Amino acid sequence: MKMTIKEKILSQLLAAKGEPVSGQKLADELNISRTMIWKYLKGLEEEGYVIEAVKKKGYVLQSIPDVVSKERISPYLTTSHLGQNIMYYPICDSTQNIAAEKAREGAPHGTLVITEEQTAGRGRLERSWDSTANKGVWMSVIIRPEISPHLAPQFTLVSAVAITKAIEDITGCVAEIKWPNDLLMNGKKVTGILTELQAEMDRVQSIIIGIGVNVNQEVEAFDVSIQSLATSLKIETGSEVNRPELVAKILYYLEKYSNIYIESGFEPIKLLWESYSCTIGKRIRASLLKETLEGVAIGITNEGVLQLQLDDGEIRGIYSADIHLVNKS
Ligand code: BT5
Repeated sequence: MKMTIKEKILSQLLAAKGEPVSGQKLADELNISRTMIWKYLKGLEEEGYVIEAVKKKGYVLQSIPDVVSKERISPYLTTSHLGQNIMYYPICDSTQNIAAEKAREGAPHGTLVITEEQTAGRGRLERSWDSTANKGVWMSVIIRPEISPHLAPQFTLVSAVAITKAIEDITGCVAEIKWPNDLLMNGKKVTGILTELQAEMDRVQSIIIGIGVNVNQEVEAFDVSIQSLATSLKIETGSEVNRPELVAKILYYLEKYSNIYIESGFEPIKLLWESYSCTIGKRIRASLLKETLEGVAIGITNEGVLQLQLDDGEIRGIYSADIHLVNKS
């Protein structure tokens, strides 16, 4: 990714690890005046970076803001496409809405829309998504795979595996995947995924993968209605998580597993998915739009369809539902 002058100055300050960086040296290296360097530093201060000017020595970066801006995510990125174009909003209604609009306007494959706070974050079926300011990862990724629209829903499962891997790398803790779009820790929801499609009859134009990860919230930060259902990485691990690093890791695994899915089909992803699943082999109740079914979840197909064995032995394929684990008395 091509770095802007602001990013170059920031990366030099970060690399100095608390030692002063000479203004003259920065000006010479970037081939701009010292006044311009000073203006860029003022800009960084407005974004929340604390920079101290040490007489005759230079500038010292004292602290960095806890934000998920392009400048903070880019140094951690290891992808070829995902996150190479970042659109950052301190606040917005929903990153899904912005991403949908940007996708229609032609935003490139891999574009990341990310925010600190959503005023109308949403889940499936227009349910609301609690998006506390500065504590979570609220992001949407626009991808443009050359596949038929019927293969798009599996990206929810591909994303679930990618996020689980990223969380495991960053925190050392393993989340469980609850079909189709939840990640749980200790039985509580830590992540939700919302996959939306823009397509023609036989061709995907874009898939928008919406990802909400509860990262640094305390229990009280959640709306009372979900306090007993939701959890965050901080609640589960006891430590603050570096959100920009987590975002970059999610993008890394999302790119990796999407490529595997597009090249080799769902089979290799399915194995990983099953290893993280808390659904398979369990008795569940599945609430579909028009009926509720109960039985044992015996697996998922290569199309990502959940196979539910009812008590009379019949096996039903479930394409979309809310499921609850049940204890048969
Ligand atoms: C989901 O829906 O789980 C998908 C959530 C996707 C959110 C991301 S954030 C970035 C992007 N922009 C958006 O506007 N959305 C995406 P669903 O399976 O329908 O679950 C919704 C239910 O989860 C709600 O009805 C609540 O019960 C619960 N819930 C709401 N907020 C939560 C939170 N922060 N943590 C855990 N559970 C929550």
